[in-house]
Amino acid sequence: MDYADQQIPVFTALNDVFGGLVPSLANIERWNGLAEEFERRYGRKPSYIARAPGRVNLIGEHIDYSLFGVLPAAVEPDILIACGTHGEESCTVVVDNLHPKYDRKIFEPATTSVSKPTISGDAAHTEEWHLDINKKELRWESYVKAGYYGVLERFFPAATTLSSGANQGPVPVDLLVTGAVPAGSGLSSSAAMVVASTLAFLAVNGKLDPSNVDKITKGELVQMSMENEKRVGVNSGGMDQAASVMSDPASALYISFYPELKASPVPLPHGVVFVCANSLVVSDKAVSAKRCYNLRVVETLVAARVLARSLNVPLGAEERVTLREVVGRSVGEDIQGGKVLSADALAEALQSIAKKLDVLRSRDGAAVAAGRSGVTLEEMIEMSGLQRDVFQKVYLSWIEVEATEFELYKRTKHVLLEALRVLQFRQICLDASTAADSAGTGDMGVYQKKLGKLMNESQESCAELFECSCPELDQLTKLARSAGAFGSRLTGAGWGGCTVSIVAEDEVDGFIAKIKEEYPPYKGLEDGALKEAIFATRPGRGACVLKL
Ligand code: A2G
Repeated sequence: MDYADQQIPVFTALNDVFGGLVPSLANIERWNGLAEEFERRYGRKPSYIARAPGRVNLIGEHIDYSLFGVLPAAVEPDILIACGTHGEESCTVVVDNLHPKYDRKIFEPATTSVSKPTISGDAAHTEEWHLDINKKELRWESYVKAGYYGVLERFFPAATTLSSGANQGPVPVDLLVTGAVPAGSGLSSSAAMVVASTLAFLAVNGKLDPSNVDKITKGELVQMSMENEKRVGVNSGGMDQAASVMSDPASALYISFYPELKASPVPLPHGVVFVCANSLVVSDKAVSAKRCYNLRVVETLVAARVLARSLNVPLGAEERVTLREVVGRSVGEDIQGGKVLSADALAEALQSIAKKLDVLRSRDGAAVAAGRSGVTLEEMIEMSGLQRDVFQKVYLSWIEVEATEFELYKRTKHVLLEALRVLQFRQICLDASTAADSAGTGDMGVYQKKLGKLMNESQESCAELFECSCPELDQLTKLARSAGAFGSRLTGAGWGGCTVSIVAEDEVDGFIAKIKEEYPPYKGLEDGALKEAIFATRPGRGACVLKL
């Protein structure tokens, strides 16, 4: 069974949460302490604690929204949310945070009347939930609201809920949050918050009970969390939510999104560990989404259309096709007919199409010759072959972007070759595992070096072609290589946040000590802060719920 089809684990004993491993005392205290603090603040014990971990992406950056596979793993730092229902009639939510920086918020979903056009041309009026999420500035409770939205829409459609009376509606909820994934670190604290919040609202509304016939699977939770995260203003792919929900201890995950969401374990070679190091540059999502992340989403989508036209791949007039779909169709992939490309065939197609980017390259080149960094909006519309209003509707109406120049060639080259690197990385891990099974783990060096090389190439591509690195990430990855890492790259969205380096297991302490000495922002850090900033990580387990 694929991970996507599995049920979300609901445990009744804390030990089971740790999957048979002996949890550290600090971790047990963290869970118990959260439950006690919930009782102290709300006057009653919580009914559940929802947990969702952050993730580190080993390779495959900014390709999930083009629907190419990625290779992340869950990390140990996570978000915990204790929850319970309170006695009031209304469906008020009270949310508190153990961190004193985040103050208590109280909100209640309202309904609003929305009119939608019908086929007959008349407008149909329907009721929808409204939770007032501020997209202009990032507020911590927005992630909690985003999680709630999905649960309301899926299980309590406003129109039906209102007409069927209060008993059928969502219950009032108290929540207490504690987070160990540093915000803005590139380890996906936002997805962990959204997943944990979605899980908490599901649990407290009885939607994860064994008796509930409409229980959702891990795959559905990922889809819900992706939709939920978009409500905060970032049109992300599904990597972070999938890694947070579906990870398995001891292996990384190969997550593919096309033709459907699937995840399978990838064994990591013996003798190496992955070290996360925070550049301590915080990328402000509220600011960067429109000019960075969302802009890349639009650039890669428009590039897919332009590439399809140049390769004579037929497209529907208003179809918003992704690069993955264009690559498939260009070599005769037929999803409806059940003909899906194998990993080898996909790798071959990627290699060949990466050499056929002339149209994109010449337009970017002309823009550079004219003193600009990329094509203008007008040029992009013309390249797409669409009327302005159709272009606007298909590519701009649903996403907030601020830009005057667009670099389609560089982005496309990155996406295609990064997708290829993911397939190669996965194959090397599988080969290393087969070799270890038959000949022992004595000589893993060749595999470790190959993985490191791919990670270095990925960093170079992120910096030069996708332009999602920053001087500090460039510096930190360079330092990591000279401190002995086989390879090092940024992880996550970039523009700040963490790097991930592949390091020989027995050299980790020396490696960390060297980085501490050489990376200026680490100089003043004392022990606790340093351990939070740079740490070796092993793949951890995915999201779950503890029923108390
Ligand atoms: O950047 C972020 O982490 C995205 N997630 C993720 O989907 C992926 O695109 C990554 C770059 O590879 C969110 O924005 C939640």
